[in-house]
Amino acid sequence: MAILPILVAPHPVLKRKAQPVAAVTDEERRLLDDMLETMYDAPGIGLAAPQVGVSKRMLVVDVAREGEAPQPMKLINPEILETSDDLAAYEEGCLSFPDQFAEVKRPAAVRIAYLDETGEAREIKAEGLLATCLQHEIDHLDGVVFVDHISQLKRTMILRKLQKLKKQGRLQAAE
Ligand code: GNR
Ligand code: NI
Repeated sequence: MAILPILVAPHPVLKRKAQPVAAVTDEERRLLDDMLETMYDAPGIGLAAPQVGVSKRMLVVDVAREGEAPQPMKLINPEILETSDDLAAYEEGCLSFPDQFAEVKRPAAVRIAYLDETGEAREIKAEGLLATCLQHEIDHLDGVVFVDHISQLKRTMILRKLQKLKKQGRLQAAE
């Protein structure tokens, strides 16, 4: 297993639509394990493959609280089948936008189809933080980041702060 460098915005791979996984092989399983290790190390509650520079439709999440048993999830080629009409607001952060946070409203509940690490088709229903996190990760697979959901003013402020941090060399992530 390995801890991978996490890309910090702005980065072209974070804006790209990721490619579907054609076959789930040991290579995909190894990447998912490395992504989980990278996510726990960060620490974060989710990570999408484009954030580690791999433009493939794969993500990991674990929204278990500290002290609870870990609940690692690995999703390949996830698709949102259904969203609730009611929305939920969460203060979101992103490992590709270190130390930046903003409130985002998204559907409160989702139903998602995906392949598990053995290539088997599965479905999950999620609500609460898990629903928000899964939508945040699936956005990454489409080149969409959380600041794309907030006002232009707030987005500009966050991007400026990141540029400043990068210039000062205060970001330990890749590039
Ligand atoms: O660690 C993360 N926390 C988080 C908090 C609220 C909503 C979404 C997230 S995902 C984020 C990790 C990340 O950047 N995933 O892409
Ligand atoms: Ni993110």
